[in-house]
Amino acid sequence: FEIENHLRTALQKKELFLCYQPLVDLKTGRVTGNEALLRWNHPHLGLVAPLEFIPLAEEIGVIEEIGAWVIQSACLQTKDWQRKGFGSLGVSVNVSARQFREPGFLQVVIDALKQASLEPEYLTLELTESTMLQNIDHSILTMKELQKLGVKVSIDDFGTGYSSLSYLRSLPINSLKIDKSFISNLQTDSNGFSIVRAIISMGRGLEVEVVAEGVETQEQAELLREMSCQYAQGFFIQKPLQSSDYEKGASEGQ
Ligand code: G
Ligand code: G
Ligand code: MN
Ligand code: NA
Repeated sequence: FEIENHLRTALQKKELFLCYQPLVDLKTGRVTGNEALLRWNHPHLGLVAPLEFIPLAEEIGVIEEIGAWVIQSACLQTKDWQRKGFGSLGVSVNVSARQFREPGFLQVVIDALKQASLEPEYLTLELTESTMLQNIDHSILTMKELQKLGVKVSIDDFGTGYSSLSYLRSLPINSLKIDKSFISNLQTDSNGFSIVRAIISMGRGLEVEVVAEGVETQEQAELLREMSCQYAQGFFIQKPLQSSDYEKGASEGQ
């Protein structure tokens, strides 16, 4: 129970923070936005990975509060960077299934945008296929409401879930992120290559933007660019950084 109790108070104790990882346009090399990635600095355990504590946060019912804080912080940070002249950066925020289904979810998004004075088009919410399919009718309604607000919706970890192509056509999405497992298999066999190429061409057909995640080598980045994949994210481009380090890196790069 120790970790549970710590998690309940982690927000108040300011133990949670966000890292940011850039998304670049493969054609121009420009950073177009960042993915916000949650981290927990536990007083005894040190850094705890989100894969370990987010399921727990869902279970003990603190994900709504934490999730709202993540959206709010990401919007505030992004507006701050825009004001500092880092460009018209967007931000992508991961949303867990329970957070997405919560009745107050839309209001959380509206409040965060308003509080940060961030234009909605700069916010993208990342949902996994399994989150979307848990209650498909409700998901589609909520996604349409988000898009009415001007917020963008992305499918995260694309290819690892079960969305059939017919579902995909009916889902109101703006982008999809090819799961990193496909990117790491890009050069290992011809199937890996064919799968990525098929996802990219499907994205084009559906008129959704395609992001390759987990790009770890220059070869992968070049292959993706040759395949006309628009956007990429990964350690080859930049690892996730805390805000202060992010700003240092950005000003050195200018
Ligand atoms: O950053 P890292 O690779 O450790 O993230 C592991 C997982 O945690 C990924 O699936 C990512 O989507 C998820 N994750 C990171 N930050 C958040 C967050 O703020 N909210 C939710 N729900 N998931 C997150
Ligand atoms: O599930 P989601 O796509 O949100 O997870 C993103 C996670 O992937 C982040 O937590 C980040 O730490 C991790 N990540 C980012 N770039 C790379 C990469 O190039 N390789 C690997 N293996 N993981 C990455
Ligand atoms: Mn993600
Ligand atoms: Na992902």
